[in-house]
Amino acid sequence: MLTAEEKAAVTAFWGKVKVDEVGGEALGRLLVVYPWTQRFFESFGDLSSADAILGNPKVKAHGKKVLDSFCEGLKQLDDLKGAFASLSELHCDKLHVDPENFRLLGNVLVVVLARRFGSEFSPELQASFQKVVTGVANALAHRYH
Ligand code: HEG
Repeated sequence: MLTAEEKAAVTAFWGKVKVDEVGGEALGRLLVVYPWTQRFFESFGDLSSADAILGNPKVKAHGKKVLDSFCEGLKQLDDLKGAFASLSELHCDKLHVDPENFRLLGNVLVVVLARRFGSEFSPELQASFQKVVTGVANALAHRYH
């Protein structure tokens, strides 16, 4: 899927990413931009405005959890299906999350990285990173097929 150079570039770049902040921002933006995704997080409290969502501690904490798990996947780029097998089961069988949402979150993550890193997030890096988020989304969707 990714060449050795692409893997090296993604891994080096990922070392600079503040996982705690980026996870919360990505999940928060997902909930703002695609409001139907809020239905999975009704227990999280105040989701009444963009400010409320981005400032919601439960959104931040869950975003961090999601991105930590995404990080684990980066260590297993050659076996994303294996890495996300049990999470695919959880999201499909228990949480009933429509797998399209995994793609949306991946794309929102790319937007967040582009904003934070500006020109450092080069077109080549974006291309490599897009392969990763697509791979993770496909791995999470695997159980649905
Ligand atoms: Mg999911 C729980 C990872 C996208 C909705 N998600 C979790 C958990 C992890 C995770 C690690 C905790 C599992 C556990 O408690 O054992 N999620 C994860 C990844 C991605 C993703 C890696 C995509 C990159 N999740 C995702 C999306 C939605 C969603 C797009 C819905 C729009 N996740 C969801 C819900 C829970 C989890 C509703 C349970 C939350 C809770 O009540 O604690």
